[in-house]
Parts: sequence; structure tokens; C-alpha cells
Amino acid sequence: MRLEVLSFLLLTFASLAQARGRCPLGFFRHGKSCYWISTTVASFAEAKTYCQYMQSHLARITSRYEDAFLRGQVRRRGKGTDYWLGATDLNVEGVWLWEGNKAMTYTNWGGDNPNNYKGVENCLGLRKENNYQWNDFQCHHRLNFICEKNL
Ligand SMILES: [Ca+2]
Ligand SMILES: [Ca+2]
Repeated sequence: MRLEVLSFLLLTFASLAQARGRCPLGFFRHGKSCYWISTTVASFAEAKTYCQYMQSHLARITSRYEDAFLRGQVRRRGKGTDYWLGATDLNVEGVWLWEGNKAMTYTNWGGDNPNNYKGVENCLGLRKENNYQWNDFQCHHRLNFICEKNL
């Protein structure tokens, strides 16, 4: 099947599911959100665009419940190592904001992170090596990623 046709069908199914207050095809539900875990890797910017294409955004973790849930999901379903979430400190070094300039009210940094290693780590992800706690990565690194869509 051609990619355009497949995309059209996926978006159509997504719209239908959304209309009924259910998660789009391929997304799974938790609370008032639907999540999707990538099976491929991408830079932070590519991952962000990919989520937008699916009418979602890179995941925003705003509570320890959501955090525990997603860490469990990447352990169970995840095919990758590390996973992008939707926050950066690109505007002001050390000031982390979720996409849409939303303040970070909950954090779960692993080890000594965010350590801004070599002065160039500005994008947020879950790091397997740190038991999927948070790490600041270089934005051009290629990681798996998690998209989230609010119901
Ligand atoms: Ca940084
Ligand atoms: Ca780091």
C-alpha cells in the first residue's frame, strides 16, 4: 500500500476513534491521555514533528503516577533504549519547559542529571541506563520517542 494511502487511512481511523472519545489506532490509554511508543529512532526535532503529524505531542510527564505508568510501558512494550519526552532547556540553559512553554511541576531526573554534559545537552528523555529516569540528551541524538494525545 502506498504511504499516502496508508497515512490517509490511519488519520481517518484516528479521527473516528477521537470522535468517540477513544484512543486512535496504535495508541493506548491511561487516564485522560493516549500514548504511542515509537519503534524507530529520530532526532528530537524529527520526533516532535512525527507526533504532530499524528495530531499528538511528545509526552509530558506531570505526575509520579504518569511517570510510573510510562516507565512500566517502555519496559513492557518498548523496543528501544532511550525515549524522547517533550521538554527542552533550549531557551534558557537550565530552565526546563515542556513544549508550549508549560512549566515543569514534576521531575524525575536520574543520577546527576540534568548535567548539560559538554554544555550541549538540551533535550529531555527517559534513559534506560538510569532505570528510565530522566536525562538531558543532545537534541540531535537519535532516540525512540513517546507521543501523547489528550482525550
Ligand atoms: Ca542544557
Ligand atoms: Ca545528561
